[in-house]
Amino acid sequence: MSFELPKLNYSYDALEPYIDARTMEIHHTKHHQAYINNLNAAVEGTELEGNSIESILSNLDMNNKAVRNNGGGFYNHNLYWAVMSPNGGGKPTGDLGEAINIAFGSFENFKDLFSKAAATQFGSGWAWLCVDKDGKLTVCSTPNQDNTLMPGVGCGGFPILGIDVWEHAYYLNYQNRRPDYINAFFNVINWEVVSERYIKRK
Ligand code: MN3
Repeated sequence: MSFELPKLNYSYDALEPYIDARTMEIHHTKHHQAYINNLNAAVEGTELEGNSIESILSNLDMNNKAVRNNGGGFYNHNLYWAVMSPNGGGKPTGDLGEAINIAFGSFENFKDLFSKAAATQFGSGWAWLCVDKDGKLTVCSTPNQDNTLMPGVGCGGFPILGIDVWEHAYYLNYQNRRPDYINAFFNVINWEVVSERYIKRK
């Protein structure tokens, strides 16, 4: 059983004007598909074949660059599509809303911290909201296709929200204006999905 490109729950133009249809289509059908093809080739015939992506990444040999880059690329984009929705935006309520207030003081403080982590990630990478091993919320960023499931990346935990800050995620619409893309992302965050991930892991 090889890894497959997930279907999106919305059309490519559904996130406009925040994320444009052309970017979504190329990102999903070309970039994400390429990570999946390369990941399948990298695990085929090895002891990793048949394992879940969570298990592969959590126990990863970080020197295995093919699995690190493409397994990360597969997992990270699955999360990215899932945490966005044309009906997104606003603020989380319930347990997650409360936990954000406790961890960061307020939703606005969290937004500032997350946006800063995303804006200041040098070059390509991701910013994350994670649940750490003690059940606490943390924000951090990682380079390239690394993520917080991988051993020793410097910030750890189960990612419940992630933003792709590779230029391919925003350049057609925003060019060099990464902060504008990050700000726009907040209008499409599917807090229901993020909350479900939080409740599963806290
Ligand atoms: Mn990407």
